[in-house]
Order: sequence, then structure tokens, then C-alpha cells
Amino acid sequence: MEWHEVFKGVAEADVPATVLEEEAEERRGLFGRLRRNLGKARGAVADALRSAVYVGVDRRLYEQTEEMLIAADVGVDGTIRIVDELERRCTAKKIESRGPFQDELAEVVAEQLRPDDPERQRIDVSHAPSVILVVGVNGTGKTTTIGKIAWRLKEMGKTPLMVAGDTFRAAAVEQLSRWADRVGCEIVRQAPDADPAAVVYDGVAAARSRGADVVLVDTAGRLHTQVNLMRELEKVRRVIEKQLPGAPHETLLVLDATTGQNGLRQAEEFKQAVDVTGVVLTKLDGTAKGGIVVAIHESLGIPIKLIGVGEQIEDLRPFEADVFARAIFGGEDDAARVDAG
Ligand SMILES: Nc1nc2c(ncn2[C@@H]2O[C@H](COP(=O)(O)OP(=O)(O)OP(=O)(O)O)[C@@H](O)[C@H]2O)c(=O)[nH]1
Ligand SMILES: [Mg+2]
Repeated sequence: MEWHEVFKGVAEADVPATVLEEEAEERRGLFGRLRRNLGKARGAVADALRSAVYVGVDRRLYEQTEEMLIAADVGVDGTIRIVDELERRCTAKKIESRGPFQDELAEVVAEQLRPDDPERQRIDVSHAPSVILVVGVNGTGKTTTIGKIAWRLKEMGKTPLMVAGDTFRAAAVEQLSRWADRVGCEIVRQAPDADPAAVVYDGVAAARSRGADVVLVDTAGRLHTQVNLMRELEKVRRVIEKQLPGAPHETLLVLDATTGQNGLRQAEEFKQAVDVTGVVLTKLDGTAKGGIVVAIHESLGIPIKLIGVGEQIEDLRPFEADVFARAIFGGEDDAARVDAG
């Protein structure tokens, strides 16, 4: 999927030709890059399977696959479903060696991950302005993700505007300001300790008067168990809604993949407080627990829209079930096939 397809409200015709070329180039190298970035997750899968597979596809291999999926944080239900389906197919197709076995595994995982409604997978920036509220627990990558998203939007001819709704720490405002400088977009900020709802109100008003297209609202990290802070977030959301009916058009929950199954609990609470429309799963480059993607997809009913695969500005990717499943679970031959397609 190309970036201009991810954003609802970006027409291909409006994207500069050079950016489209860059996108195509990035896409050609994407699979290899994703594989490298997801090296840890992939390595864990490969190691678990390598030992067993040479003796053929037998009971022990299915057990090993099961253990590997559990260790990768796929979750018990998902694991059972995947392995049952895998066994059914391998038996039907008489698969007896490692490569095809792994390809079949990747295919089964990809099927589990495919969105029921691809339209829900997109990020809505079709309004004038569109408001994207970014929430999550401390340190998951909210501020970084805002920088990465703003950069992509700018590349595609949109005018993003950042709002420093994390008024907890002066350093948080400075961090967001640095991203705004890098991207070359405006930022609305107030003194530390200001009421986040007031800053956000200013931000939306500024976007309207200055004609910015997309308002990206940073918020302070908070634990899903901190009742007062969750209330504060509800208030921020209400203020936006009142000011601009229909907004926020997206509420993105940023989850850190390295925290594994704990992320699911966080998600439930945030979902209740602020109607989350999508998940951004960060730090997939630094974890062997890439299987958490399957658990999130199954249990939350919220689409994973973006994945973070590094700290650099370009290290954010649209989530694509097939590419992701093959990058982590697929056999070695897959790279050529997917990059070519
Ligand atoms: N490896 C890796 N690091 C990431 C990714 N996304 C964010 N980070 C890093 O995670 C750290 C925290 O990122 P922030 O963007 O400050 O996180 P935050 O959610 O805004 O944190 P708080 O505002 O303190 O709640 C930084 O060092 C980022 O560079 C990612 O996809 N991969
Ligand atoms: Mg932050």
C-alpha cells in the first residue's frame, strides 16, 4: 500500500511526482528493509523452526511452531487457530519440507490479519481541518509518531499543524518543537502546566484561521489505570468535538510492541475513554514479539493502521497484513516474490 492510499483525503494527483517516485522506490526495497528491521522477530521464528524442520513435517514441528507463536506473543487462542489451520493445509497439500511449510505458515497468519473492511484501515485527513488525537501510555512513541506522520503528510502536499497537548513536562514541548522544525510545520504551544484542553482548543482554532489541513495533537503519556488522567483525556476529546463537530476524525492509540500482551490491557481502557479509531504499533524493530500484532487484531476490533520500525523519520509504515506476515514468518524465497509483486 502506498502512503497516498493510506490517507483518505490525499489524491494521487496532488502528490508531487518526485514523491510518488520515492514511494515506489521505497516500496521496491520495502520487504528487504522490513525484514532487516524486524530481524529480531524473524530470527526467533527461524531459530525455532530450523532445529525441527530438517526431520520433516511431523508432530514435533507443529508443537515447536506452537511454542514459537506463543513466545512471539500471538496469544493462546490465535496460536491454536493458526496451528490447526496450518496442519489442515499441510496435510491436504502433502507439504513435507521446510520452505513450503514456512510459506504456508505466513499465508495462514496473513489471512488472520487481513482487515475485514480495508476502508477502516485508512487514516482520515479529508476534512478541513482534520484532527488526529494521539494517545497512549508513557514512552510508547506518541511524539515520534506525530513527527513521522507530519513528515509524510507534508511530503504529499498537506499542511500539518502540531499541537503540544503534553503540558506535563517542558521537555515534551521542546521535543515536539524539534519535530516541527524538522518537518517544517507550525506548532501551537503554551507554557508548561497549561490546561491541555485549552492548548488543543487554541490549536484547532489556529488551524482553521491559518488554513492548516491536519491537526496532530500530542498528549502526555498516562497509565490506563490513572483515573484522573484518563478523565483529562476525555475532556480534551470533548473540547475538540464541541469546537469542530465530527472531530477528532482519528484517535490513534500508540502501543509499544515490546510490552507484549500488556498492551492489550492498555488498549481496552483507552478504547473506553476515547473511542480509539486505530492502533500505531511501535518498536517492532526491537522485539522478538511481533506476534502481538495477531493478538491485537483478534481481541480489540481496532485496526492496526501504522507500524513503527525504527527511530528515524522514515521508519513508519502502513500496516499491510501480507507483507508483515511474510516478513516475519515467511521462508527465504519470499523476499524476491513479494518485492517483485
Ligand atoms: N526502535 C524504535 N524506537 C522508537 C520507535 N518509535 C519511538 N521510538 C523511541 O521511543 C522513545 C520514546 O518515544 P516518544 O515519541 O518520546 O514517546 P512518547 O509516547 O511521546 O513518550 P511520553 O511523551 O513520555 O509519554 C524515543 O527514544 C523514540 O525514539 C520505533 O518504532 N522504533
Ligand atoms: Mg511524548
